Formats: sequence, C-alpha cells, structure tokens
Amino acid sequence: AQNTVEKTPVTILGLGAMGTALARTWLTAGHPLTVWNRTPARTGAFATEGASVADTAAAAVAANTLVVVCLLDDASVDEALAGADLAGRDLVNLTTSTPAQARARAQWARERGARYLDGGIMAVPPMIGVPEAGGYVFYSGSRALFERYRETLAVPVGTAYVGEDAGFAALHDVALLSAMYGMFAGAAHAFALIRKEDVDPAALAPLLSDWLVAMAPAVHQTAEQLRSGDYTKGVVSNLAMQVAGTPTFLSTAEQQGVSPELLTPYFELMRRRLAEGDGEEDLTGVIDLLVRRPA
Ligand code: FVH
Repeated sequence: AQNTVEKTPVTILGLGAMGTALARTWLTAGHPLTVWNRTPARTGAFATEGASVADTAAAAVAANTLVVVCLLDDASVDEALAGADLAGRDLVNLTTSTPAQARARAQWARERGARYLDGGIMAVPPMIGVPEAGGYVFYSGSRALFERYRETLAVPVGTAYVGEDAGFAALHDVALLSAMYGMFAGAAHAFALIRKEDVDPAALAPLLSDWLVAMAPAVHQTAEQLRSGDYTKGVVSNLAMQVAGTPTFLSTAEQQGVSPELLTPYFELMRRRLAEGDGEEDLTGVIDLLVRRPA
C-alpha cells in the first residue's frame, strides 16, 4: 500500500486495444488509476482489478492531474473532452494525429489552462509492458512536463523526447510509419513475384528480412548527403546505373504476371532526377523532387 501511495496517479481516457495495454501496465506497477471509456463495457476488468472507473470523461479528468488520452483520432479527442474542465491538468495525448492537429491541440489545451505533451506511439499493443520488444513513444511539447512525468511515462514503454514543438512527435511518428509502408510495399512486390512459382514464401521471408536489414543503414548516408548538400558523397551504386537497371525489374514483373504499380512511381522519380541531374549522384535527389515548392 505504501508503494501505491508514492506512485503518480494516472487517468486514462480510452480503453481500446492500445489504451487497455497502457492502462494495465500502470495498474500492475502500482499507480492509482482512473479509467474512462465511451463504451462502459470495456472498463469492467479494470474495476475488478482495483482501478477507479469514471462515469464520464469529465469526472475522469477531474480525478487526477495527469490525464493520458488514447483515443481513435483527433475528432474523438474533441468529442470526449468537450465537457471536461482542463484547468491545471497535465494532458498527455497519445492519439495518433497529424503534426498540424497536434499543434492545434497544444494551443487548445493552453487556452483551457492545461499543460500539454503530444505522443506518437512506435509500438503495437503486444509490445506494451515488454521492454525487450523495443517499442517506445515519441514525445513533444512541454519539456518540463516530459521531465516531470518521465518515470511514469516510461512504465508502459520507452520514451523519446523530440522537442518543444508539439507537432514533432506526430511528425516523427508519421515519418517512420511512412517508411514502414514503403518497406511493406517492397515486400508485397517481392512476394508477388514468386507467388506462381515453386518457391516457398516461408523460404523467401528470412532472405527478404535479412536483405532489408542489410540495406537499412543506407539511410545514414542519405542523411549525411542531405546535410552536406553533396549527393555524390560516398556513392556506391549511382543513379545512372540504377536507372539503367529498372527495365530488368519491370520486365521481370511483366514476365511473372505482376503489376509494377508499386515500383513505377519510384522508378519514375529516379528517371526524372537523372534527366535533370547528375548520374553520379545517389538516390537522394529523389527527395528534392518530392518536396513541393511554394507556388
Ligand atoms: N493498435 C495499434 O496497433 C496502434 C499502434 C500505434 C498507435 N495506435 C494509435 O493509438 C490510438 C488508439 O488505438 P487503439 O488501438 O486503442 O484503437 P481502438 O482499439 O480502435 O480503440 C479506439 C478507442 O477510441 C475510442 N473512441 C473512438 N471514437 C470515440 C469518440 N468519438 N469519443 C470517445 N471515444 C472514442 C473507442 O471507444 P469505444 O469504441 O470503445 O467506445 C476506443 O476506446 C489511435 O490513435 C491509434 O492510431 C494504435
């Protein structure tokens, strides 16, 4: 009981898959916990395990200074917190949002007298409470708030503070997840190529995984080139050579009866960059083609 009294009390709004996983780790670690969920049925297990269940989001907010929000999207945060008095509260919003939504939410919280931290979760629910799984949350917004709750926030999963700009957690979150979708797209194309052949997908999978891991450190060279502005620095496989190779990939897709639609947008950008740039460059110039210039 002594331990429980010393731990920071936490309110959590939202007991979906992620909110439930987070809440359970705080409860298990002995933090006094107040939970609220729009659909009350999801709070049942928490009540029997010692958490306080609030009837309304406003009551849950009133219960503790630290209020963690983990709802579906930014619109649901609006809806859930519409009737709550946020004055003096420390709001930590782990709901996935865009950087602009996060910045607007920080301003919204300030106007209501609350301090604000935004979070972008780099984990799926089974990784919560499992330190060796390597999950973490990007945090941005008030550094003082982050420092104040650093220990409590680290209970469910690791933490990474990325700056005072409240939009930065979302920016980092979406950047990493966007790269993940690019990787999934590449893997989907690879599996499609072998789909009608006598190749076991389970035999391809470890090869694919090892290859992606081996190639991933290339992002460090990209970053170095972007910082220096010299896109030829350290080039191993130059743009001209890679563009010359693209027909092989497109022909193989055609021969295998596979749509090239996941590859062609990237190949087209490579071709455009070669047409206007230096064939000795790396693929880094493609990034400049993606960044829209103000009209
Ligand atoms: N689950 C995952 O794999 C990802 C991992 C990375 C981070 N995301 C983000 O986490 C937020 C919550 O995700 P979740 O997995 O908990 O989502 P659900 O299980 O679908 O639960 C959604 C909760 O939101 C409540 N809710 C929805 N709309 C409203 C509303 N208008 N007012 C109040 N609450 C609302 C919902 O309540 P109910 O349906 O049970 O009544 C759930 O509590 C999310 O941003 C992910 O992108 C998860």
